[in-house]
Parts: sequence; C-alpha cells; structure tokens
Amino acid sequence: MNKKPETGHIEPYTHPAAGWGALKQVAINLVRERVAGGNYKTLLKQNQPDGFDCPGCAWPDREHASTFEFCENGVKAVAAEATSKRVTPAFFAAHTVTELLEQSDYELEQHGRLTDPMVYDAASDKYQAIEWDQAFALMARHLQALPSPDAATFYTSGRTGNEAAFLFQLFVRMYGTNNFPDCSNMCHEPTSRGLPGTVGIGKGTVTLEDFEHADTLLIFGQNPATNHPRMMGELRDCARRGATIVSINPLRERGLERFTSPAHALEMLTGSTTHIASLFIQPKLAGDFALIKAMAKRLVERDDEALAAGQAGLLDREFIERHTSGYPAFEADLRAESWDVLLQESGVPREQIEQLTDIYIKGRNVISTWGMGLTQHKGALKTIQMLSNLMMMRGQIGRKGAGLCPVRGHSNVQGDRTMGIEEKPTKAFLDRLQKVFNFEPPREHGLDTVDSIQAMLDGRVKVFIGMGGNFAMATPDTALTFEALRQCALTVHVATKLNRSHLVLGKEALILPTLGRTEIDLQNGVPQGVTVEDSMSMVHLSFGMNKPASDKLLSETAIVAKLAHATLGSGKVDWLALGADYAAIRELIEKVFDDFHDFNARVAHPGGFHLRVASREREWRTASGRAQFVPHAVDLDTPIHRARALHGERLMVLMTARSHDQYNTTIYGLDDRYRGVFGLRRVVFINQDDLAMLGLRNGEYVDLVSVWDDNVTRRAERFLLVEYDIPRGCLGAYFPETNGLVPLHSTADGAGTPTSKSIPVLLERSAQADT
Ligand SMILES: Nc1nc2c(c(=O)[nH]1)N[C@H]1C(S)=C(S)[C@@H](COP(=O)(O)OP(=O)(O)OC[C@H]3O[C@@H](n4cnc5c(=O)[nH]c(N)nc54)[C@H](O)[C@@H]3O)O[C@H]1N2
Ligand SMILES: Nc1nc2c(c(=O)[nH]1)N[C@H]1C(S)=C(S)[C@@H](COP(=O)(O)OP(=O)(O)OC[C@H]3O[C@@H](n4cnc5c(=O)[nH]c(N)nc54)[C@H](O)[C@@H]3O)O[C@H]1N2
Ligand SMILES: [Mo]
Repeated sequence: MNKKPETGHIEPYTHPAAGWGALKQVAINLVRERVAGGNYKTLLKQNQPDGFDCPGCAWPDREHASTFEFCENGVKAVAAEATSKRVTPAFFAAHTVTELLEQSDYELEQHGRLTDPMVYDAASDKYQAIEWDQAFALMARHLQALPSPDAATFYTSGRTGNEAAFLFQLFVRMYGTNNFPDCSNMCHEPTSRGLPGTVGIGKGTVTLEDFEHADTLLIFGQNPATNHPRMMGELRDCARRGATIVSINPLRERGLERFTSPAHALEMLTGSTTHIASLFIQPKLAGDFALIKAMAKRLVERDDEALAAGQAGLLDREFIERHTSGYPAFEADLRAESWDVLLQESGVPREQIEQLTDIYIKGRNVISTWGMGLTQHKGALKTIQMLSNLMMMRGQIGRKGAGLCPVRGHSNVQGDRTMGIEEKPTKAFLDRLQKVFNFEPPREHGLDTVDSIQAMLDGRVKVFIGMGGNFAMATPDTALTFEALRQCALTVHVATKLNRSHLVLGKEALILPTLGRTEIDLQNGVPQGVTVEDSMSMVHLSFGMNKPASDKLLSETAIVAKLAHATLGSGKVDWLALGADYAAIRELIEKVFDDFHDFNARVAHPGGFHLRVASREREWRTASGRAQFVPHAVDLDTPIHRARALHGERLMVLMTARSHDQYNTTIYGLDDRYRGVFGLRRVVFINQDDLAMLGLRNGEYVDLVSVWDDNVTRRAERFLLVEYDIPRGCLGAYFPETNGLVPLHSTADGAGTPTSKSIPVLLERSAQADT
C-alpha cells in the first residue's frame, strides 16, 4: 500500500451540519464520478415507493417522503455506483496485480465499475477475462474437491438483497456448511447476540413513528450527520418539538450540534438552523458500560429518595412485576457497586451522571439509539444488555415513543441475518429448512469472520467466496488477514468495484462483476425487484432504474443460482429457474419464515410492511417468557487495564471510525468536513494534555504501535497528530488505515466483534523526516 505524503490542512468547522455545504458536495461528487445525465434522475428515485432502496445506510424511509429525502452521503453512494468510469479487461491488461497493490484504496475506488468476470493468471501476474460458465465450473471444481464442505467459507456484506441472501444460505447449507462470516460480525453482532438475552430478539423495538412521540433521545456512540444523514431529519423534528437530545460520545461530533435541513427550502434560504443535542457527555473510550451502570445505580438512589419523601417511586414497578424477571438480583448488584469504580471506569464526572440520569427520569418517552461506539469493544455485549436493563427499569420498551434503537450500517445487513446468513443458526430454523427442502442441513455451528481468518491461517479453510464487501480491508489485523487469504487455494469476490481484496489472492482467484442496486435487473426480459429490511424491520421492494454498467454483469441472485447449479446440480432445487424469477424465491422464503406470510402480496404495497418484532409488543421470546434483567460486573482486568499497568499513562486507547468522505473501506474523498480535516486521512486525534505529557507537539508525525501479548509487532506509520477535544488517554483515527493495529483475537466477549474502538497503543515519534 502506498504511503505518499498527504498535503492537507486542519480547519475547525463552524457551520451547521448538512445545509448548503452538503448540496455543494453533492454537485462535486456527481462531477467527480462523471455521472451521466440520464443517471441524475436516479437520485430522485432514491427511497421512493417506486424507486430503489438507497445503498447508503439502513436508516428507514419516511412513508411520504419528499423528493428531497436524499442525503449528501446517500448521493455519494449512488453516484459511486452510477459512475461512467469502467474497469475493463483492457485495464487489467495494462496493470499487474503487484502494480495495483501499490495504489491507495482511494485510487482503486476511482477506477470505476467492473465490467467482466476475470480470472487471475499467475504467469503474467494479471487478471484476464473469463467466460461466466468457466468461472462457475472453476468454483464448482474447487468446492467439489475439498475434503469437507467446512473447508470453504462464504462471506456476505450487507448490501446483498434478501433473495440473493436466502438463496446463498440455502446453497451453502445444501453444500454442507454453516461457515457464514459476514460484515455484521464486525458491526452490530453484540446487539444481535446481546438483546435476545434481555428482550428476546436481537433487533430494535422502535419504528420511525416512535420518533414522533419521543421526548428524550439518548444517542450512544453514533455519528449520524455522517453515517445516517437521513436520521438527522428525525432528530431535527424531535428537537423542534422540544425533545431533549443527548449525545454520549468521547467526541463532541459537530454534526450533532446544529443542522440545516436540505429538505426544507425555507431553512436553506434563510440559513436557519436547528440545535440538535442539548447535552454532550464525553465518556472515555469503552466507558459506556460503567456510565450506563452508574445511571442505573443513580436511578435506584433517586427512587429511594423519592419513596423516602413520600413521593411516587421512579421505577416502573408495574412493568417490572408484570413483564420482567431477575430484577431483585440486578438491583442488589447495583447497590453493591462502587461509585469510585464507576466514575473511574466511565471517565464521566458524578455531576454529569446525575444530570444525565435526571434527563432520563424526566423523559416520559425515551428512545436510546446506538452505533459502533457501543459495539466494537470487548465488553460490548454486556454494555448493550446494561442499556436494555436501564430502559426496562422505567418500562421504556415496547410502548409508543420509546424503545431500543440500534442503528445498523449496511442497507440490508439486518435482512441478510433474517434470511439465515448466520454462522450459529437455531435448531428451529434448520429443522424448517430440512422440512421445506428435504435435505439434512449441517448442524454444527460455522465460522464467523475472525474464526474464518484463523481457519485460513491454519489451513483448515481453503476456499473463500465473498458476496460483496472488502474482506481484506474491513477485517482486523491486516497483515495476518492478507497471509490468511494468500494461503487459500481459491479466492472469489462478487463485486461492483475494484478493491484491495481482489488483489490479495489465493493460488487461483476470480472477480465476478455484479449489478448494483440502482441498476435495472432484467431476467428473461422481466425487471426484477429485490427486497431489503431496514434498521426498523420495514421490508420493502427495491427496483433499479439505471442501465447496467456493462452487459456482462450478472445479478447477485443469478450468480448464486448458477454457482449452485454448477456445484450441486438441480436435482433438489431448480436453481436456474429461481435465479430468473425472484418472486418464486420469495415464495420459498414465505415457506421457511412464518413472519413472511403473503410475502409477494404484502411487499407489493408502497413502502412494504413491518416485520413483526415481538419485543415491541411486549412479547418476550426469552427462556423465561419475560424480559430479563441481567446483572454484569465492571471488568477491571481487560487487556487495556493490563497494558496500562505495564506502561502507565503513556498507554493510549485508540478508536477507529469513519470520516465524512468514506463508505467503510470505500474512500470517496480525503475530507472529514465536520471534524475540520481536509485532504488528510493519516491523522490521529489527541488531547492537548496528553501531547504535553508525552512530550509531543500538535502537527508532529507519530507511529502507532499496538500493545498485545503475542509478540507480534503491529505498527501504523506516520500519522499526523491533531490536537482535539477528546478525553485524556483516548485517540481517534480512521479505518481502514488502522486495521492492522487490531489484534485478530481482540474481540467482544460473546460476539466475536473485533475491538476496533478500543485498541491499546503507544505513540512513537516517526523515524522518517517530516515532508
Ligand atoms: N457515509 C457513510 N455512511 C455509513 C457508513 C460509512 O462508512 N459512510 N458505514 C455504514 C456502516 S456499515 C455502519 S456500521 C454505520 C456506522 O455508523 P457509526 O456507528 O456512526 O460509526 P463510526 O463512525 O464507526 O463511529 C461512531 C461514533 O462512535 C464514537 N465512539 C467511538 N468509541 C466510542 C466509545 O467507546 N463510546 C461512545 N459512546 N462512542 C464512541 C465515535 O466518536 C463516533 O462518533 O454507518 C453506516 N453508514
Ligand atoms: N477498524 C475498523 N474496522 C471496521 C470497522 C470500524 O469501525 N473500524 N467497521 C466494521 C463494519 S461496521 C463493517 S459493516 C465492515 C464492512 O465490511 P464490508 O462490508 O466487507 O466492506 P465495504 O467497505 O462496505 O465493502 C465495499 C465493497 O463492496 C462492494 N460492493 C458495493 N456494492 C455492492 C453490491 O451491491 N454488491 C456486491 N456484491 N458488492 C458490492 C464493492 O466492490 C466495494 O469495494 O467493516 C468493519 N471494519
Ligand atoms: Mo457496519
């Protein structure tokens, strides 16, 4: 990877989020991507009842959205797909893989859309065109030759629609394995694994309508102005109605301060802005668990005080009695917890904890939202369960205007999991598959993302097939992951655009170009829609409307169907017929999942339908049939505690997050406007007192070196120090440049999610001379 010196600057951002700044960026992106005239109109069809689901994020659509219900970053995602630039066989003929590896992720992305299926030729070190049928035959040959189906692993990134995902899991299980690593393993896995233990289902309990009735919003570890810009519309409306909004985040994200809505012409013209968050609480990294537990403890104290004063109690005792179990033990644990430990571990002063708890108590209808700031830590699962506990104490789950709102990332990551992209499938699901399709599905749990990497390193997995995404760059421990992929006999990537994963090859390698969601998907002359499920469990149809980037592209669904046909034959399932008629796949989905009854009819309604979430209706699908309070202790023996014991205050904790100009590993541009960073990506945010303590200066270059106990040196070189409003002992940088610092086995307990937001590191002044 090249590390050309970056030339940029730091300049604090003083404007509201969105507004004209965002519209200007929209225009810049359309020009940069050379989006052809006809494709502009795509933007007006984004998240419209008869249009396509925005591939940007999983935030739901408003039912009667205005035509301007698109956002700057949604436009970037659409423009990136609608670009007129192409990566053709001629492009590959002109570049060896070794040469391409020298280019930055940003440069790779800029080459445009893939047009042809390609196979790697080791002799020339180049990709060459291959016929689709030959590509499928090559894959089938590898899969059939493996000693066991468990020697192959099948990755899914969350853009894949329900039909392709359903067919993919069916094919892979009929082939014989549950090896389903997916992007969710690196994302909301602690949510999906944690919530079933408290409320019985790993999904959020609110819908957009609840935001209209909420008077208090707690936003934990999320940067919506960048990552879920359409959420800003809801936050704006809530704020204008007088709701109290609190951001709980080590960074005081500017995008949550003030907002000008691009959807409201008057607001744009008059430059009027809405103040969004009224309070910013800045815990230290991974301090949320202690903070939330402290709020729960404070709530018990306040309840005691109220009762002692002869007032009504502050707990929802009726809810606790009727709906929950485990409260007495949970309360006893809170009472026994030490304030000193909670203050120390959260990094939040006691007065602020009291203020925040008062806001929570005052809220009649409270919604708690969260993003990667809560999930990418060792203790993520228990943090999410603690938040669930806190919300249950006041009955803030399962009623209008209140509830749990995990905010998912990829536009169909939730749907893919619903469809069975799951390495730990339930028995009930497998029994159903067995019955409907008359085969014996594999019962043993499969490999997740981190386990897949380890299995490739150990030689247990020999074939990697990726349905989208950028496995090599999204995963932790980049050097090890590269080594793992390079040990495979075959690596395959189904993709829209070139990325580094395509260049980190097994002995044989394929790139299979596919349609993006914005493109017309014709099967036998009939346009096909795909269904997706958003973060609030709304399922709807999405139809592409752009001409495909090349006439060689196959849809993801067609690719799965043809691969299954080539590998398994069509004795049991008529794969090719399914690949050519997505409504027929939906009929099978309906047979496997009761909640999808009358799927084709219901999804034909504009806006689709809401997939029932039992906890939203206070039906608790837990072992006890009740919502469960789960006590958890503060962990004082984490790798970070141990590293700090060794290195003292010089030990820093690093989070890796997204800049405003990227979509995960796809780098659209080099600015992070709201954080005031322009033209730079290799920066590290640091508190001024830590600079002084370390004897470093703002604007100096440092290397980041992880502290881990496996004798592997993990170093990221030459990052510009940027003095920033961030708690002491904490650092912030962008991913994926920093993924090499995340040790492979540093994962969330009970969820396996890489701890991308709590990496223990030391800073060393860079050896290279400043440029
Ligand atoms: N434009 C754009 N949109 C996207 C994406 C994108 O890359 N670009 N990615 C999509 C995907 S897959 C996802 S998962 C979502 C991600 O959306 P977010 O969850 O917003 O993702 P991040 O930028 O990783 O980090 C979020 C916030 O967590 C804070 N944070 C870090 N550590 C902690 C902590 O210990 N505690 C607390 N309370 N906060 C912390 C950071 O300061 C940051 O503000 O966005 C989706 N949408
Ligand atoms: N250090 C660190 N690492 C992280 C994170 C972090 O915060 N910090 N976040 C994690 C999170 S939340 C996630 S979700 C993962 C994301 O991990 P991935 O989902 O694997 O990564 P993306 O960057 O979203 O994948 C981008 C690629 O997907 C392909 N693509 C785009 N659209 C389509 C499509 O419609 N079909 C197909 N087949 N391919 C398509 C393009 O080729 C593009 O290059 O990264 C994780 N990694
Ligand atoms: Mo994500």
